Amino acid sequence: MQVKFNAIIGAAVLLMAGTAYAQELVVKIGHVGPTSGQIAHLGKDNENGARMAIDELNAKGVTIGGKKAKFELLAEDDAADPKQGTAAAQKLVDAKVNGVVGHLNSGTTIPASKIYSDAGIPQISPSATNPKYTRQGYKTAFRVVADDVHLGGTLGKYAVKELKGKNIAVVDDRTAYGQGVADEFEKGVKGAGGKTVARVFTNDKATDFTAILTSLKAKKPDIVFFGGMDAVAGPMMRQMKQLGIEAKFMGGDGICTGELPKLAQEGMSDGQVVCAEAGGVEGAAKKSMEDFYVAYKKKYNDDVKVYAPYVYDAVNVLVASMVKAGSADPAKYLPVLAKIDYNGVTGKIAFDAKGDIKNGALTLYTFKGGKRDQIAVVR
Ligand code: ABU
Repeated sequence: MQVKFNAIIGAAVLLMAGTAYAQELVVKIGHVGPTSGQIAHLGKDNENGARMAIDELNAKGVTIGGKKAKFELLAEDDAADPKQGTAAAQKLVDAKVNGVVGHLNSGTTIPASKIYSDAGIPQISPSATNPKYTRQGYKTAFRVVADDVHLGGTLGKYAVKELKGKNIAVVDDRTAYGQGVADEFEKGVKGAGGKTVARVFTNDKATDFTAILTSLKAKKPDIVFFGGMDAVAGPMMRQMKQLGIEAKFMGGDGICTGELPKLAQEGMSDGQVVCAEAGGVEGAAKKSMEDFYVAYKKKYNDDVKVYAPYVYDAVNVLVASMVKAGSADPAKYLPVLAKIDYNGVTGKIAFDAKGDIKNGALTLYTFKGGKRDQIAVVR
């Protein structure tokens, strides 16, 4: 009798375990950024933001359509290279990810977006700011930061109206981001009644700027704007100092990172740099961003470089859309994502018809004592 009872209990336990297993839903979130190469520090920062969101969601327990979700992060390195970017995107599509956060660079995000669009997989870039990304007509492309029209244009106006720049020189790294943001900066300068005295370029792997800086020195620039990333901006600032070019140094979000002072070393003086992060919070909303910075430091024993909170929010926005849709099927939750209204650590996230964040903010910064020092949040 006891044997029969034990068998019945055993069968019931097995049945319950089987039911629980059947009720679990594995949700794969892809992330792509350059975790190797010149800006690996920024790629790792982004990936850390994604991992933090995934770990918290799994610890909290999330139910999607009545099933307990288990989130998996599929993290890929594209080395900031367009070809590696499309290869990484295809790998994620083949792995049947439910959604993607990335890529970090405009030059990789834009070509990859066609692959995700063809596969019907929602993609949110947390940091690619070239306007083209969301202007290709892809329903799957979203961005949680302001674009370079806003970023470059605001900085151009600031250079003329606030910094009173008279001889403004422009350098870019010929990437989709660097060239694009420099073009928008120039438009902003001209729109504000200012003038640029030079436009020269380098590339995103350059380390020696002697030739272009020597040509710029002859124009006596009072402001040098650089369209590119911190890894190039830092050495460029050091060489400006060596050549005796005493100019303000401006740039977009690519240089507006916590790493820039370490890269520029003695080439940076307090207040010399003016740059902008393509997002930001003000007033009561600041606390959530500050709390994120503290939690990030505790988890990784490192400081946020710039984009990690936006990646964290982008993962959570994908998941909030799945929960609301009751499905992790891209076709089912994509329409919900397009209409989402989400309060994240980076502020309110809702998308316009193109997939761009509505009413995106910019935060202007300078650097003092080797730390970013906020000037203002503007919209
Ligand atoms: N937005 C700055 C860095 C990423 C990019 O757009 O290429």
